[in-house]
Amino acid sequence: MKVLRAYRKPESLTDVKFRYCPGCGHGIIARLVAEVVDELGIRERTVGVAPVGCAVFVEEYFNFDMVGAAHGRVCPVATGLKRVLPDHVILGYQGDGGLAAIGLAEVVHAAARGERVTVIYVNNAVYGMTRGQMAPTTLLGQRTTTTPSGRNPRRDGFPLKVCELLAGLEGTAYMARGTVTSPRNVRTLKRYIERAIRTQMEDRGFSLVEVLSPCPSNWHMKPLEAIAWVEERMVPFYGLGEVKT
Ligand SMILES: Cc1ncc(C[n+]2csc(CCOP(=O)(O)OP(=O)(O)O)c2C)c(N)n1
Ligand code: SF4
Repeated sequence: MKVLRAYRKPESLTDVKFRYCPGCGHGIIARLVAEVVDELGIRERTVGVAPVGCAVFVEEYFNFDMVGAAHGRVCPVATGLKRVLPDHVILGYQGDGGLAAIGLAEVVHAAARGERVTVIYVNNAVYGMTRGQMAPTTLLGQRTTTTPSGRNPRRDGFPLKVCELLAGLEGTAYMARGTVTSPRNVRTLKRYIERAIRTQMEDRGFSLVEVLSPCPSNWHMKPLEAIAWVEERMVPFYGLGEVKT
């Protein structure tokens, strides 16, 4: 039977079934990364770096070489891999707890050094796997397990816009922010992922794609409500588009 290309599983995904919660953005993002790796024909020379958090599950899903990093340490591991395997494409995959909190110094220095690696950065505004504590990306007023009355800027500070923070560094070559809330946004996000990986292949510098992504379980919402929350709350605050090209 002929299967339409859109419905075929990318070669860069294994047969392991996704274990994300219903409505989680990670599954769409993982599939997009796999499609881009297939389309660029780089599967045999791609190495992924998996973090800690729900983002770690890509370790089982990506059908290319994977290395695990400690929480927040994706960028140093990616740096080491790129330096010993300069002809390979190195793909980091991290959540916002991992990248913007415990791993913030690591990503800033990798970006400042202009490491030729690409990071897919999944911003779901909470620590997902550990049940929804406040992350650096939590919106003002957002209720989490550690901010039950809402994030208060006086006490908890302001959310971090990672793309804008890193875009000011000379070592960064491509920064973009997309989301998974509609077919159109998914197509745009795929373009960003492809451009980020091409940036690395062209040896131009550090590249990162941030994805505003629903976490219905920790937001205590149904999947459609979570998508609406991304559109109504996250997108107006963070903005979508290419931040640096
Ligand atoms: C050094 C260290 N500190 C803390 C933890 C506990 N921990 C596991 S997952 C996680 C949060 C992950 O959140 P995020 O990076 O946003 O990823 P998500 O689960 O949302 O995909 C934390 C704090 C750990 N495993 N290692
Ligand atoms: S807890 Fe959140 S980030 Fe983790 S799988 Fe469930 S919806 Fe996704």
